Amino acid sequence: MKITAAEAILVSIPFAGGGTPPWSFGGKPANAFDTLFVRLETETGVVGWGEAFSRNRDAAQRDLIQSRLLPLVVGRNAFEISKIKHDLEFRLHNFGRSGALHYGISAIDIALWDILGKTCGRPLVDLLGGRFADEIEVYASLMRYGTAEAVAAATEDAIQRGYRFVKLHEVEFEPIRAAVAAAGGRAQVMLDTNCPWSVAEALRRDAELADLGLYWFEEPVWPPENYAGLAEIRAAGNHRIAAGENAGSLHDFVAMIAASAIDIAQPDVAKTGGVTELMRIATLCEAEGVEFLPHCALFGPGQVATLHIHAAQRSVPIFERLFCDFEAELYGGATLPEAGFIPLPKGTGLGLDPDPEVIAKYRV
Ligand code: SMN
Ligand code: MG
Repeated sequence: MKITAAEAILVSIPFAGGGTPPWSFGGKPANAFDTLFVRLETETGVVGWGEAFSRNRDAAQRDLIQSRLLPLVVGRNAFEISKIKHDLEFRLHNFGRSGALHYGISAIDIALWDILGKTCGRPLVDLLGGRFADEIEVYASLMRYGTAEAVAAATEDAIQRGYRFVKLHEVEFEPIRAAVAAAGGRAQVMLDTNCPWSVAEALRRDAELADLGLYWFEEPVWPPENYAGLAEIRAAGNHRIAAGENAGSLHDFVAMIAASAIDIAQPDVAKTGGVTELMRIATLCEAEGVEFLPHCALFGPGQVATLHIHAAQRSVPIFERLFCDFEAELYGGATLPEAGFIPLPKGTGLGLDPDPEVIAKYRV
């Protein structure tokens, strides 16, 4: 079935909830998250939706995907998912095995799976082998609040909303300690530091945090591909180490695992090669005895695809959702957690299509 049209669509939706994303991604920290859609349409009128990781109203990334990638997809057979993905990766690998173009390939892969599911009349989870769960437990992935009071208040708010797992994005000891105290054993607390430290500094921090009982310690070392450094922190034995959101492909996880760097693998469907690549990484993790627990800082088709991927795992991982309330919902509220769980969408393909009015209103 031929792909006849392909479009990259960027939207940016403001959110409330306090705190800012801890990363400015090269721009000014803003209380808005972006969804960079890839919309594919087939000759029979089936529309598939994918998502590329994107931040900062990045019109250049949208235009890059539109002009460099999407022309290579129009005219192809939508059912040749692995072949299309491989061709794009192979032809463009000189431009980066991760980054803007690769995120676009991830989006195309997601959209192709959506088309396949819609064409077969089955939800994506069925194409991945079927479901182990009908609803997915969510963890609250907090913003960065900076002060002990604010992070403790956000932790309490998350627990009041029914979350049993809360991830912090703080780097200073006092706010981290305050959040753990605020949780008071009612929720597990994870810490994500986003690669700030040298190995020596990370080892020092790791020891300082050791008795807080953190559920995992995420990306303590700079740069993210310093797997040997990460392995040193892991070898200290104080924490389970999580990483992978900055990986490009299966082989980055092969290397991470070979280096004994991680307990928990966190590929991102909108960065690491889409549904196809995440399922390969899941198999690798199963074989190697590493926990597969995808990263998801997404609110569009990438988020919905990740829900299906989670539901298809025998040990259904907890699901990441950034802790913020949007001005408008792309899916009419269908992806909002209730008492800490999100129901798996029931429709065919991803099971949900984005609201055209929300897209029109927030389009960049
Ligand atoms: C994160 C990364 C990118 C955007 C938002 C959040 C973070 C996470 O590292 O793991 O949630
Ligand atoms: Mg992270």
